[in-house]
Amino acid sequence: MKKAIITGITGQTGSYLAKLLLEKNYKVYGIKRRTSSVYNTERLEEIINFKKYLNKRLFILYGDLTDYYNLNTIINKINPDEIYNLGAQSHVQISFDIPEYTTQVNAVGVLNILNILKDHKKKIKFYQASTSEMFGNQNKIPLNEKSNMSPASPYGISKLYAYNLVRNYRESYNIFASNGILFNHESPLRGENFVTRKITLGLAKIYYGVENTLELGNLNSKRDWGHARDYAVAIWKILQLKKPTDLVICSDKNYSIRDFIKECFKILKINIKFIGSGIKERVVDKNKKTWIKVNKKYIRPRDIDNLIGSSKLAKKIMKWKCKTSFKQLVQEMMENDLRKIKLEKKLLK
Ligand code: NAP
Ligand code: F7E
Repeated sequence: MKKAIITGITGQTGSYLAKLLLEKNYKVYGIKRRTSSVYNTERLEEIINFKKYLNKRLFILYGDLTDYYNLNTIINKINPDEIYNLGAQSHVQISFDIPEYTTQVNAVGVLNILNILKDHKKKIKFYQASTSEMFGNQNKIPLNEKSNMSPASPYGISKLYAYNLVRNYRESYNIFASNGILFNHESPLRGENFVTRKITLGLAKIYYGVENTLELGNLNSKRDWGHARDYAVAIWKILQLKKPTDLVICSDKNYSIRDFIKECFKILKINIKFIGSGIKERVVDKNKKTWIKVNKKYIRPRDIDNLIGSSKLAKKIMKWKCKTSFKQLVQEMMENDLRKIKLEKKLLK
């Protein structure tokens, strides 16, 4: 039975990956960081039969990417076949507020693991959660494994350091270490302050009269959005390749935040109009009710305008493709949040 360590198991993609590995009969060791609330495995509990697996094939261990001693102890004790490093301070805008912390976790954290692997007796396969944010604003699109990288945030910069480190340690020490360069992936388990989930949850709350308006930032930027469930499959496949490598994982299509909003309103069956421009822009319905307004608080010091990738190489070498369409993704997220808010409202009555 294969053993895998997942850092970031309590996050969105870590939860989908844990589910996949359990289904593939792995023993899964998830690293959970210490927080003031003991309980933060809600995402895992939502998608797997947590009690059935816990302490049988799923083990949750306290740890932190900034703590070399802790990582060294865990890796040596478990002696896993594979390590999936999904742990990160993953919010781009927040990385402008906490750049040093973001660097410690996302960059130095990876250095910690690679140094442990360099000295480890067994050849452990290592996956690094790299990102399309490393590209920054590029004119030549779609972006692929050969595109230039010029990140536009402390988050992107920290991830580019880790990406280069993975390549350097692979070449210098013959470590099986791969980068998955993943474009945006979303799901009903997405963190509530990322734009897609913020929109679906916010609109569900307004729909059921729990809140009045939703405030957003830049509505014009475009992202290449896929489903985290599909991307967890790609992550696993990357470590099953014969040789370590770096691969772009994306949907090959992109849409603006405005497109995402329009798709949500189609599901709600509400006709809307975008009125005004810049920070005065609003989304109103036929009764002139404002559903969404722009607040400059959510506009970043620098943003990436247009991200679109090419998954040609992933399709060719691992027969992977993004199965869930943009429309299906929005529908699953919107319907999930409508159900959630409806239920919460019922319980409060
Ligand atoms: P997420 O939901 O924010 O999850 C991040 C995970 O990292 C959480 O489990 C979090 O724990 C953990 N973590 C944070 N700081 C840590 C630390 N110091 N030590 C150990 N663990 C720590 O992110 P995600 O969307 O699942 O993304 C997974 C990974 O892929 C991240 O590395 C992200 O940067 C990268 N990525 C994401 C996307 C995307 O669109 N989702 C695209 C490309 C790359 P808590 O639960 O305690 O917060
Ligand atoms: O922003 C705009 C914002 O925070 C997307 C992370 O998983 O994917 C994610 O990073 C766009 C940006 O994701 C709001 O300005 C407008 O242009 O959902 P996001 P992100 O920054 O693309 C990459 C690939 C990662 O690696 C990251 O870990 O939406 N936007 N209004 C807003 N964004 C947020 N968060 N909140 C708003 O109110």
